[in-house]
Amino acid sequence: MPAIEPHDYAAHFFDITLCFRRNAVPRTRIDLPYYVENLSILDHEGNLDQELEPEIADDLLLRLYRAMVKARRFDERMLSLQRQGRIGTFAPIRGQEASQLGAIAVLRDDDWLVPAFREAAAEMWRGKTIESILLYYGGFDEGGHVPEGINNLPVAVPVGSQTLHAVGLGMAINYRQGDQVAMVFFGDGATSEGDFHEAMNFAAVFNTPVVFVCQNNQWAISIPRKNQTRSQTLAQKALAYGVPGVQVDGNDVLAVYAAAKEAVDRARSGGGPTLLENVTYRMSVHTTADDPKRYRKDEEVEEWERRDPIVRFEKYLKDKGLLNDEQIGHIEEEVKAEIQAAIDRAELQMKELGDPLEMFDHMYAELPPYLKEQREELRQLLAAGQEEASHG
Ligand SMILES: Cc1ncc(C[n+]2csc(CCOP(=O)(O)OP(=O)(O)O)c2C)c(N)n1
Ligand SMILES: [Mg+2]
Repeated sequence: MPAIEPHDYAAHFFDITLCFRRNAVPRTRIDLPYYVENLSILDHEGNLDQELEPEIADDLLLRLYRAMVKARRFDERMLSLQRQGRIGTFAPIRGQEASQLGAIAVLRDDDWLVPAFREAAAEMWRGKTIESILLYYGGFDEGGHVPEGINNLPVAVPVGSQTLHAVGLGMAINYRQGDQVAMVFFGDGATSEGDFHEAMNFAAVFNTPVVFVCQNNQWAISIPRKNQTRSQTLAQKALAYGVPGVQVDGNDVLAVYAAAKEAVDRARSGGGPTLLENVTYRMSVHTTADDPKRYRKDEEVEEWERRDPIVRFEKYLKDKGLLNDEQIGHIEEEVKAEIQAAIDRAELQMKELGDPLEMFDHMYAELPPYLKEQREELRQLLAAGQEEASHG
């Protein structure tokens, strides 16, 4: 073997390294057989794609319509009650009625609803009363109570945390060899939380019967969807976990129902989790403590108002001969009366309930000194107020 001149060393070793890398660490492509489906059945004006029309019984279609109208009117009343100081902060549903109700309507009563904080429409569908929602937003513990026999988890405010709770429920269902499904709701913002990714991974690895419903309403308070992620869709995040991901027109109640039905059926028959991305829009404020005019344009809101889920569904039902203007008027009257009666009952309860001092009772076994002081200060203030009131 000829001697290597010192000045050739570098070239020689470079050749060997390249050779080694070419053979032992090839640069090949792993083709992933993945894609994200996008589903819409009613177009923006409410015209139907007949081939895709799901089979939904007429009475369920009308129940869905009524629930969407009730959610809309309830929302409007909640905003005005908050502005009058009769309840505290509230997170409106407006625009997301189809996204919530189309999905939840697929569940059986013994399945589980795991809400975030904007799912009052889904909660009402599942038996939560309007009074208890009013109590919750009025600041009364009693409103957070889920009645025995109703499989709803309470409202979850820490963004994304509830996705893990749903997977826990799914694991428990598997452990008990049940056939229920847990459906969890969360927003576009929640997909940036670690909790969401841990939940997706666990859900897949343990093959849990969980349907993840991401309501992509385009905003996480003032953060727009485009600043939330560089991903083209939110549905595709499922693919990394080996889970099907479907993007759905979230303002089309038929599409949401059809996609949720497929996901729930798969979960119930042992096929594991699914991620649905319901593309929708938060037409109202983030909460009653927010002013969206500071970060988004009216034109954007107007554009989405033209895709109003209730208007589109109404057209479909009229075209189908299931609904006319007279019936709509009747439903509006009924819903208004139902909401008013619930407000009256809740406000009566609020007067009877809730010694404000109770808020100090549930946090600690032994109150720390600074809270004892605050409790005493509040007690004196309340006593002085009562004294004043009794003297007219
Ligand atoms: C862990 C956590 N971080 C921050 C907040 C404050 N916060 C409340 S709602 C919200 C935005 C949530 O956006 P998204 O998930 O899209 O749900 P949306 O409100 O649009 O329904 C934030 C940041 C919180 N509640 N929890
Ligand atoms: Mg959002």
